[in-house]
Amino acid sequence: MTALLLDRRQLLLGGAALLAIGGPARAEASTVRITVEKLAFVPEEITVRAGDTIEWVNKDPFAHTATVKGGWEVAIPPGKTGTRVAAAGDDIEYYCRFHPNMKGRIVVSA
Ligand SMILES: [Cu+2]
Repeated sequence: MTALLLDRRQLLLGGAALLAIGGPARAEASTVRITVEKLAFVPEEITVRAGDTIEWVNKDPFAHTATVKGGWEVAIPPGKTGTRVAAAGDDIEYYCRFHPNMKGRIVVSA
């Protein structure tokens, strides 16, 4: 009888742990991917959380950058990727240094 009670308790605890993993609170940072193709950032706007990795995948045969005026810059070589870990202050617009018409926006959600 005592053993049965213990088993039930363990089941409940196990269920709570599963809920914690699948629940709305995200335990791990994720990677948000932007395709850079035909002189455009796709999608143009992304939403991330601080700590997420932003990854630009360059499918063009020439170099691009993700550049913030007066701020940071990520090089995105042809056929390669550039990454940045999103910071709380990254709620911002960026452009490409070589093709200033290329624009993107990062929204940082709480
Ligand atoms: Cu460019």
